[in-house]
Amino acid sequence: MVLRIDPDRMRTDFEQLAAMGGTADGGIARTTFSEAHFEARAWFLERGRAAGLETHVDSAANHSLRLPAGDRSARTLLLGSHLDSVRRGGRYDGALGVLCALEVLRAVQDAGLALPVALEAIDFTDEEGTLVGELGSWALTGELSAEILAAPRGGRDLLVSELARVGLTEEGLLAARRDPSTLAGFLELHIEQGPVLERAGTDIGIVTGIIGSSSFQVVFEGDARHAGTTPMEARRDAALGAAGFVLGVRETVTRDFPGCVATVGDIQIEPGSFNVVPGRARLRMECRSLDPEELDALELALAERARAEAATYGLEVELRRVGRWEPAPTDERVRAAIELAAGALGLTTMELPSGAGHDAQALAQVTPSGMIFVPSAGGVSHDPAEHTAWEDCVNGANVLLGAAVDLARSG
Ligand code: HGY
Ligand code: MN
Ligand code: MN
Repeated sequence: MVLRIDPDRMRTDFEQLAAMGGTADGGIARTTFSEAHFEARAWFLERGRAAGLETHVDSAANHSLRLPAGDRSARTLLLGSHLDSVRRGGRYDGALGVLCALEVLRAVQDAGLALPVALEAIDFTDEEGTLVGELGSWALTGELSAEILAAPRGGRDLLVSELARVGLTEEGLLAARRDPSTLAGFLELHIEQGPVLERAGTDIGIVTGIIGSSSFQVVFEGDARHAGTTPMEARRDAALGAAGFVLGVRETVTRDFPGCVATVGDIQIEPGSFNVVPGRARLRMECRSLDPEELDALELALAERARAEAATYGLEVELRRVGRWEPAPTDERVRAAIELAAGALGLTTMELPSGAGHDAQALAQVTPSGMIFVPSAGGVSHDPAEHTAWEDCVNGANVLLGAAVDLARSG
């Protein structure tokens, strides 16, 4: 008999969770340590307690529910994702994975299964990078360092003030490391956030590897001057360097790094007036590759392009890397468990890489890890229009359940 989750119970929880930080356009605004984020995390612990599960919050504010094994010294199989969202996100990114993990623990408990490992549903802190990016999973795996905290993607000042505001410390973040020998593995269910599964008409994605990415702050420096009295040929206009770089990023990647992606997601022009030639342009750029050496080469090529654009317009330019998330292959045994679980449910599967970053790429550095994808309607994500059919959500949860029990039993 194939074990299954309780879809109605999970649906009730899904709708309740989607109301926390829910926006009028059906999206989610639940950035790290926002009021809605705290509300959602407290709700998660309360749902666990209501199910008789143990709760735990570590010194990186990772929130966990635990179903212990008979042997208290048994290793732990981690299941989970993240409850934080991007500024204008969707209802499924991260949240579905945390909910399905909770539902798996409840289904195993309801079935009275005695497993040789503990199961832990975990909500990692700051996956989306309001402050750092994969902060909680990096902390748990020990990949977080003082160097990363010194120049985080969200800015050093914001990190310091937010940690103080919520009662966390850098020491605590660095002390949240868990001994990998206590872990039996990690499984993350997540929406694909791209169009591949939907286009293929496939139920379940078995993730082969998770893309690596690097984030940069890029600052072009020119001269702020009167926009009326400064001749065009006498200008050091920082906005021109920025504009050239945005187009140069696209040209460099499409011409020289097919299969990679790069994005300039934000440009701040200073002083930002009609009648002043821009003296400074601050850009936030990220680039991604499935291969670490290719990511190195991509970083260098884009830095070179920034310097070329600066030279063209007589500007200075500074690039500062504020984050690097290493590409990570998933574990073969975990992929096999996902395949087996999906097959037992009569679901179709395909292997694919993840173009999005995930906590699983941090966990993969220290313990056998894998990811289960479910289709995203139209491939849309990081937007209120993000949607996954409920049937696909239930399929994903049942595959997570089957794979988790298989991995738990096989030790
Ligand atoms: O940026 C990403 O790929 C992920 O959604 N944090
Ligand atoms: Mn995301
Ligand atoms: Mn996510």
